Formats: sequence, structure tokens, C-alpha cells
Amino acid sequence: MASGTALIYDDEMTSYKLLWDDPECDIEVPERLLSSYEQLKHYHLVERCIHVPVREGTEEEIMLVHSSEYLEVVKSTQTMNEEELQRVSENYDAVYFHPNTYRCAKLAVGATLQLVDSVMSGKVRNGMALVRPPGHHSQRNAANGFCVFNNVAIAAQYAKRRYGLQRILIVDWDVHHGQGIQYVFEEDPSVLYYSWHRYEHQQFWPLLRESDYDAVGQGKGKGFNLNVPWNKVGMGNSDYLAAFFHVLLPVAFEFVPELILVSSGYDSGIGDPEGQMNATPECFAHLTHFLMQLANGRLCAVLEGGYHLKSLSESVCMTVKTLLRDPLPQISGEMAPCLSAIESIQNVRGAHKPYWKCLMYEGNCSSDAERNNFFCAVLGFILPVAYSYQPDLVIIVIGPNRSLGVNGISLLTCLLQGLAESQILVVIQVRSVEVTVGCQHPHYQSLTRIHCAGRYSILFGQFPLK
Ligand code: X5A
Ligand code: ZN
Repeated sequence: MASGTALIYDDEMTSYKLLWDDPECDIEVPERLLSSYEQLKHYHLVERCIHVPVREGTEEEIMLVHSSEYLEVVKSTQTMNEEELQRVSENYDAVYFHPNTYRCAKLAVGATLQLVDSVMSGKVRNGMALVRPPGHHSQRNAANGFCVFNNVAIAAQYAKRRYGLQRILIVDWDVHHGQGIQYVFEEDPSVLYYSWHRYEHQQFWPLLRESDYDAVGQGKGKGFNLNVPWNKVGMGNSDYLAAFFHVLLPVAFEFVPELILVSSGYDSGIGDPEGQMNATPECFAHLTHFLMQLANGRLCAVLEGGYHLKSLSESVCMTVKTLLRDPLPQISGEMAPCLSAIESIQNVRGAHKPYWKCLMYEGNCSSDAERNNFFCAVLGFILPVAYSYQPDLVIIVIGPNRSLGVNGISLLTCLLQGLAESQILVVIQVRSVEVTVGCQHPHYQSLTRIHCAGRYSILFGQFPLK
């Protein structure tokens, strides 16, 4: 299996900026990329990644999502003067154009496709593309919300065509609703789109009715659009984890994606002026870690928003560090989700009940297959309890009458690896399943078996399970 993490960045994507006064757009600055890359260098993460060069996306690739008419409009901005640029920008909501915008937008598409190719060809296991302009708001015929071409939507269409993929998961953890992505895949059951977003009962930009939890997809795509609208600001680590445990992860494990694209915006992080949320950079490590357990680890993170330079760059580092499989940092703070978050989560689960087995039998797991039972217990109970307890050590005991196979034990252990800074101890019945377990603790690293008592032995060793 492929190993290694791709990092895609080119400073040419810092070559455009806002040229006039516009208080709505002035947060989208070149320093967003520069400071993220600087911070990656600071933590020596750049040198641990595999550098993949950017390229321009071709017109054909851009037209996987956009119309030729719109492409021509964007192209025409290359040679415009400031006054003309301002006039084109006014045709769209929260957008500015610069003479270099078109070139950078093509590079952002190309960078994203280079990342998909690196992962799909097996050159790397996963990776991140640091791009500007972002993409998830842009639409077939329109730029929107700082976005020009829909990098992630184009990447999903491209991956379907080029690699014949049948199931792609898009996780949009940016604080805004990626309505552009929703529109492209609304009727498409081969792309599962998940977005959480500041909503405030439709009082927050982009102020759309269709960002609510009841937009579940249309036609054949019913059930493949998951919106978690946040109706209050101040959502934090526990709210985001609860949305993962109770909405995204159960559905994603049932969906069985072949590739994950992350619309990786960090305006959902603490300090961001747009989001007004509280999730700390460590939270993004855990979100990344959970997604890495799907699609054979094939994950492409593509930058979207993020406007607090420090919060943004620390969160980018957490994401890349996790992709590189470093031990996870402990997650801090109150671990109970707030009432408003619980309400949103219950609403999405209710709206999606008809489409997903994992949501069908609430509180009654016994009626379906073993597999469903297992996810039900792990995501609905074990992980939430474990995360709220914040242990220093995790001990997994597997009893004699279990129905779990080695894959289940392996997944359970992987999902619990975000706890106790990856110090995990597995107690397992002798002679039933051969398991080796990883432990980052310096005392245990070299040990393979430290204790054998009665019917159980305690094993330590290299991770992951073989
Ligand atoms: C990519 C992104 C936000 C636009 C906000 C406009 N766009 N008020 O975060
Ligand atoms: Zn955003």
C-alpha cells in the first residue's frame, strides 16, 4: 500500500489580491497561503512531505463543472484595468478579480488534480493542496464567496472519469456552506457531500434556504447530501466531534467511499472573524484522523477558507501532521456538545433516516447486521464516552465471546488512537487472533509482549495491525 503524504503549494498563487476597498472581501489575502506554508516549514513538516508540482487545470477540466461562457468571462479579466475588474466583480456575490486571478484559479484547479492523481496512482497515500482562490462556493455560471473555479467539485468529476470511481466522499469542514458543491452533485448518488456551516436560521451568508438540514439531495441523489446547519456561533471541539460521531462517520462507513476529498476550510476554527467558532487546531487533527480510516486512507485535503492567520496556519499544520501519521494531540476543553448542536444533529439524522441503515433504528441496534451493530456501538457510544473522559491510557479488552473479527478490532483500535496520545494497550485472548499493537509510549515501544496471565496476554508492538 502507498505511503507518504503529498504537499502541493506554489507561491504563484499569492500573486493576486484585492485592489480596492471592499470590507467583505478584504480578509481573503495572499498571506493566508504564505503564513500556512511558513508554519509548515517551522514545524519541519514540509521536508517530511513529498513535494508535487502544480500545473494549470485545462479548459476541458474546468468545464467538467463550469460553462464555457463563464470560463470566457473569467479569462477576459486577465487584461482588464481596475475599473473593469471592479465592474465584473460586482456581477457576483462577495468576489473580487485581479489580473492574475485567472492564472491562479487555473493553478488551484491543477494543484487539486495533481493531488488526486498522486493519491489515485499510489504515489502517495494522502496529501494536502494549499491553494488560492478557494472553490466550494463557485457555480456553473458564477464566481461566489472568493471562489472562482470549484476545485473540489472538478476534482470529484475528474476522479470519476479518469479512475472510474463510483463513490467519492466530500467533507466540507469550512464554516460556510459549499452550496456550489451541493448544486453540482445534488442528483448524483456517486458523490456524498457533507457540510457543516454557520447558519443561524438562514441569517448567515450565503443566506440560503437550501443550506438547511432538510436539503438531503434530489432524485437519485436523495440521501447523498448532508447539511449540518449550526444555528449558534461558538461551536467547539465537542460539537464538531459529535457531528462526526453521530452523522458523518456512521453514514460514511456505510457509504464505503473509494476516495475522500476534504474542502478544508479553517474559518471553522477558533479566532476566525467569519466563523466565530471555537474549535482549536487540535480538533482538525482528530477530524483528519477519523477520515483516514475510510477509503483505504486515500484522502485529499484542499484549502478553502480560513482568515485568522495564526489559527489557519496552526490548523493546516495539524492536518498535515496527522496525514503524516504523527501521534495525535490531546483534545482540550468541555466535551459535551451544546444543546443547539444536539438539535441540529438530531434534525439531520431525522431527515436522513429513510436513506441510511445506521440511522434507521435509533437506540435499537439489534435489528440489523453485525456490522451495523459494531458501528452503532463504537461511534454512538464508545467514542463519545472515551472522548469525554480524556484518558491517559486506553486499554482494549477483547473477551472470549466476541463476534468481532480482526478487521473490527483493528478499526476499533485505530479509531481510539486519537486518545491518550496514541498510548493504547490491547488485552486480547490468547490463541484466538494474532494481533500486534502499536504504542508510542517510550517505555513500551520495544516490547512485544509484557504480560501473560491466564487466558489473556498483553501485547505491544508496531502499528497498524497486521
Ligand atoms: C471560501 C470562503 C467565504 C465568503 C464570505 C463572504 N468564502 N461573506 O470561506
Ligand atoms: Zn469559508
